[in-house]
Amino acid sequence: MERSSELFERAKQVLPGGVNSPVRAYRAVGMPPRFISKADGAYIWDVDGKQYIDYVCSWGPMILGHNHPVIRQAVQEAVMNGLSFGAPTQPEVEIAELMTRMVPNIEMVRMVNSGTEAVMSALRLARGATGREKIIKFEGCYHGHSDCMLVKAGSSAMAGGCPDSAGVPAGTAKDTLMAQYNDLDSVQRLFDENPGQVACVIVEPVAANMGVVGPQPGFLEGLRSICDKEGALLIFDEVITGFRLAKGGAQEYFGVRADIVTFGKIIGGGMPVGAYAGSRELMEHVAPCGPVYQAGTLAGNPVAMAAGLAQLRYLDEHPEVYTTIAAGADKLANGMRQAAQAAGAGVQINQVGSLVAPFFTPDTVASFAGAKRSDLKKYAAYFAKMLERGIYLAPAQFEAMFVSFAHTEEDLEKTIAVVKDVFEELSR
Ligand code: KE4
Repeated sequence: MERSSELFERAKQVLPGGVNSPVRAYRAVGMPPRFISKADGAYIWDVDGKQYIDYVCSWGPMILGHNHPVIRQAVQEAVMNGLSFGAPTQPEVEIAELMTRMVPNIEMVRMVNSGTEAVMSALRLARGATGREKIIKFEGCYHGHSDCMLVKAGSSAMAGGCPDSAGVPAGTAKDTLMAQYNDLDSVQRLFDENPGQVACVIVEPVAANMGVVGPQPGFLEGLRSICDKEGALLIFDEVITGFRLAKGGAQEYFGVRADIVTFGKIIGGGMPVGAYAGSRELMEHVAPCGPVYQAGTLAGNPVAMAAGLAQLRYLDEHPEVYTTIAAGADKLANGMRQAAQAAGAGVQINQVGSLVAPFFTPDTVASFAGAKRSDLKKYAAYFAKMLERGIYLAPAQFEAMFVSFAHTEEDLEKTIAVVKDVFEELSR
């Protein structure tokens, strides 16, 4: 038996489903997961020694590729001074200063340990600052696993068929209102039905947890004007798009300003980090300045800050990263489209910046309803064939492919060639 399979059998005895995060169990693709032993650049290796070109990139953090020397060195130096103090440190100040300089429209940042915690805290801030209790999210968007966000969530919640998690009290879920991504009328209707009660609208500026679905022209601008009119706050959940679409994330890329921005993934450089940020006036509602409480033992952990700071400094000093990863994704997406056409495969390839996602449907995918029309069995077959041929993709349809600064032209060309073979096989 392969070592992955052996490890999976052991893992299932002591970890629910054998994993620490559901999507990793490969249930949406109906096969046992590969256990990964190491990663470097654009590549990962499983415990059986097989090498893959990696398009999961740890679900987004590894924008520079794995094991980047600058980040590795920063972490190695930081650990020599100790792992955690539970006290203020200089790196926390430096990363917050850098973030407020790189990202428009934010004056203050609070560090936490995950994107989930960032969103949970941002929602509490919005409710605390407005005195209102209801929140609007979009069906199929995923914002981590805090109770009020596990209502018609995307990502592996949806792939696993449980977008409304057990254990979320009805009293909590009732305050989470559901709109449709790219449908401004569905948002305005909720405000009309709940006058003066909506604290905020939270949106993934690019929906990257239903596959990849970009905002239609005017959608984000429309959310901004509805929130202004209704006295609600607009939260951009940039856990994926932050520091990926541009230095300034989606606010810069689309030219739309949010009131609160949440971050994760890239700002940790591969270590556990999340953050939420906004104007000084808003952020000073947060304890110890104001009445909105939030705390955390390892928030701003010096080793995690060292990794995040090294990655953000590199991005700040090398703007060519953004043009390179976007061009790489252009090449990949166009190559996949040509392969689909040549095979008559009826596959849509969506792309925004360095985010790419195939949908196994002949119809354009510009909404959650469109994403749900994708043939999940076809995706599972595609995944297995790609994995067999050394291409490591998200083991679920409702995720994204991430192109990193480490993916070479050769890697992309090899990937396109494999996609061509696989699409032809699937079309037979
Ligand atoms: P974390 O708690 O996983 O750090 O962040 C939650 C989160 C919040 N907001 C957005 C837009 C996100 O995409 C995420 C987490 N993304 C998933 C991948 N779709 C993480 C992978 C997983 O759940 O294992």
